[in-house]
Parts: sequence; C-alpha cells; structure tokens
Amino acid sequence: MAILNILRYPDARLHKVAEPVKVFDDSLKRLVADMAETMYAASGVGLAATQVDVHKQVIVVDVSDRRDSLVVLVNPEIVEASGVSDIEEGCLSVPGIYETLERAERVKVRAFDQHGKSFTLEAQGLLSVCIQHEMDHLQGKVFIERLSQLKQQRIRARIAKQLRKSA
Ligand code: GNR
Ligand code: NI
Repeated sequence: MAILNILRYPDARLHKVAEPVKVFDDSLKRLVADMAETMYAASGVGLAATQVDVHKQVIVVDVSDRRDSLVVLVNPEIVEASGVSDIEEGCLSVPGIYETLERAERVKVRAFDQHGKSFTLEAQGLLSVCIQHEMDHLQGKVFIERLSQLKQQRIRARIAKQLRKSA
C-alpha cells in the first residue's frame, strides 16, 4: 500500500472528468487500497480518485468515528435524492477552507464495489453530503466552485495569502 499525493486547488488536473471503470482488476484493487490509506492518513472522511490524479470513477468514504466503515463506490450514480442539507464542508484539496453548500439530505446511490459487485446504498447526513462532494470531484468540480463568484474570489485571496505565509 502507499500514501498518494493529494492535488491542491488551484490545480487544473482537479478539473478533469473521470472515466467509468471497465475492468475490475488488481490495479483497481490496489488503487482503492492506496486511496483508503491516503484518506485515513489525511484524516479525511472521503477521497475521490481525481484528487490523487487518477481520472477514473472511484470514491472511498468513511464517516465513522472509529474509522472502520470504509465504503468503496465505483461508477456511482445517484438514483434518488430528496430534502435539503446544509452541512459545513471541507476538502483535502482546499485545506483550511470550510463552507456550507446546499445539498440533498438523502441520496440513494447505485455503484459497484472494487470486486465488481453492484449494490445500492441509502445515505443521509454527512455520508450523503460526502458522497455528493466526491461525485462532484469525479465531474471535475471542487466544492467551492458551487459558491457565488464573490465568495470564490474571497477564498482565492485567502488561499493566496496562506501560500505567501507558508513560502
Ligand atoms: O474530509 C472531508 N470532510 C468533509 C466534510 C464535509 C463534507 C465533505 C467532506 S469530504 C472531505 C475530504 C475530501 O476532500 N474529499 O473529497
Ligand atoms: Ni474534496
């Protein structure tokens, strides 16, 4: 297993659109294991393959306190969504920035696991919001890009300032 490098906003590679997985081979299983290790090492609740510069529809999520409930979603599709949630979101690709977005409170997701077995998952609360956040990454969208242009401008200024301080 290996800890992978997580791309940081603004990096153009975060805007690539991920391709569906066609073969469930050993390289997919290795990617999932490495993504899980990377997510746990970074104390994140989710990670999309896009964030580690692999442009395939692969997501790992674990919203449990004990960090023992890994969910792997390959080629995920939202088949039902309802309600409105406003959980504050953060992103490993945009460290230090937390914003609340409008998301569905409940989603029903159809996906495959890393072995190619199909399943459906009904999620609510943080799990639901996290899955929506990760599916945005697969479409090349970072969560702050759903905010108003004014808010995005302010966030870009904050990130530039953080970068200057750390330089
Ligand atoms: O660690 C993360 N926390 C989080 C909190 C609220 C909503 C979504 C997330 S996902 C984020 C990890 C990440 O960047 N995934 O892409
Ligand atoms: Ni993210």
